[in-house]
Parts: sequence; C-alpha cells; structure tokens
Amino acid sequence: MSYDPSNVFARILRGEIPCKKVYEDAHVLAFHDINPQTPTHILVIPKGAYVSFDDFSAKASAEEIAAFVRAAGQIARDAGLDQPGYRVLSNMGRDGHQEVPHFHLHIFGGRPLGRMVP
Ligand code: IU
Repeated sequence: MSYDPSNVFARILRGEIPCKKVYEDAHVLAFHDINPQTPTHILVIPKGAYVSFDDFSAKASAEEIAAFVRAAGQIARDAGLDQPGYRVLSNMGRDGHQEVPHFHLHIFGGRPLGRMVP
C-alpha cells in the first residue's frame, strides 16, 4: 500500500489540522487521541511517511526506530503511566482494523485495562 499524503495524521504533521500535542522531536510527534478510549489515550507517530507498523518496521532507519521507541516510553513516563502501568498497541491493516494509514502507536492508561481482548 502506498502512502497517502492526504491522511489525517499527515495533515496534522503539516500543521493543517490542530492537535493536542504532548511531545515533539525531530522524528516523532505525539498528541491526545480525539476520541479517547481510556482516561489517557495518546497517539505516537513518526514524522516519516510510513503507512503502518509493517511499513515502519521494514523501511525506517535504525535511528528512526530507536527515536520512536525511546520517545514512546518517555511520553508514557511523562504522563505518569509507568506506575501502575499502561498498554501500547498498533492496529495494522484491514484485519487489525487500522483506520488512519499513517503508522501510529496507541498508549492507553489511567485505569486498570483488564485482560486484552482478543
Ligand atoms: P486506528 O489504530 O487507525 O484504528 O486508530 C486511529 C485513531 O485515530 C482513533 O483512535 C481515532 O480516534 C484517532 N483520530 C484522531 O485522534 N484524530 C483524528 O482526526 C482522527 C482519528 I480522523
């Protein structure tokens, strides 16, 4: 699947749509989900044009991947989620029910999340 530069997260990255930003560096942007599923629900996205986790894992540089993972952990820590814990998740593709075709990690927290389904 080729990258569609008109997707909503690309538009957020270009500043065409506002977001509630929680973190930004050279490689990463993070913001609050517009429709939070938990008291804290943050989306972490790379600035590079990657469609999905599959695309990112295959094509991103080691520097981008390291920056992304480091940032995600720091964002969760800064949100106060590391104790008592949180969940990270990335929906990928049709069966993964990915809706926005720009790779993103969800960080869910702020309440006990229970067993993951499925
Ligand atoms: P998914 O993993 O692609 O299924 O999730 C996309 C998420 O993007 C979902 O939780 C939406 O609420 C969220 N979102 C957003 O934060 N801002 C937007 O403008 C749009 C979707 I459209």
